[in-house]
Amino acid sequence: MGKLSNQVKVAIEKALTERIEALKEIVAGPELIKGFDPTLPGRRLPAGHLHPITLILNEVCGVFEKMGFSIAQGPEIELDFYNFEALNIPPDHPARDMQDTFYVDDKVLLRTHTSPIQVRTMEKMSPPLRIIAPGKVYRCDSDVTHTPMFHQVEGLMVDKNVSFSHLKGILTYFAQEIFDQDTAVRFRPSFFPFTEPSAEIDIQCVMCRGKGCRVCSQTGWLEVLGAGLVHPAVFRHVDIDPDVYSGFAFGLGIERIAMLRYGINDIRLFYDNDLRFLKQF
Ligand code: 2U9
Repeated sequence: MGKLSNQVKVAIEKALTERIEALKEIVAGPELIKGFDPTLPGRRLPAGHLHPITLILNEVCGVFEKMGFSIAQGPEIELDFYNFEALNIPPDHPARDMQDTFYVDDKVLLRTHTSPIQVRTMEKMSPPLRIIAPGKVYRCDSDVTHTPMFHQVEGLMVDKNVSFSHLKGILTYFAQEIFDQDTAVRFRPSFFPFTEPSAEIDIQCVMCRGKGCRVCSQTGWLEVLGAGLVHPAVFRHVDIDPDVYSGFAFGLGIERIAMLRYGINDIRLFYDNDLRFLKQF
């Protein structure tokens, strides 16, 4: 054993010496890559970062997660039933027009809002429910404030005795988390087929602080959310008894929030993929 271990020791010493000599040659080597300094740190690869829309989407979801909402997901290619019928949107509603909706065939389409996610969730789970549905949606529309694909976050809370005052509290807190803590919020009556009563929610203009400017068309207010109490017809489609349960729902467009937060006046900048624009976030 003694002889063998000695042979091993000699072999290791020999290999080490050879390697050290070889390395010395490389470092001090005559013709080898002049000016190469192996002690310098490596070159960093340019790192990417999250897209501004992803940043705002994550932030918006974070505010609702903090209030106990869970994230729900669903398919972007949807059935007419989940996108329209279950949401009490009648066959002759303008949203169903080929002009506004991308149809795959007469029963299949690209979802025009993330509401079908909430319908699917209510089919699978029973109340109490507190979910948000973030994701891509598609509408045949394109100008400085519309792109054919954009992002929404919708929310739904269903339980016994859920009221409009819960909705007001949650959306006011949301607006003050995303914009300033002292942002004024107002609720105006509105109409959606899937909520009754319905409201549009405005915040005090972030540009002029309510004085009136071009961004808010001199009104001092900016519309940022739609909301309401879930229509009983929607509950009946998913076998929830509207005499036992009530709920609120709301929806917002992420691009709009991002434009207001970053002071951007053309939505298409988000999707031009110009790194000079994207690197600023
Ligand atoms: C279910 C029941 C009701 C979701 C709602 C709105 C009002 C709304 C718009 C905001 C800007 C869409 O991106 S936007 O153009 N959304 O105004 N959305 S209430 O209501 C629901 C959803 C699901 C089952």
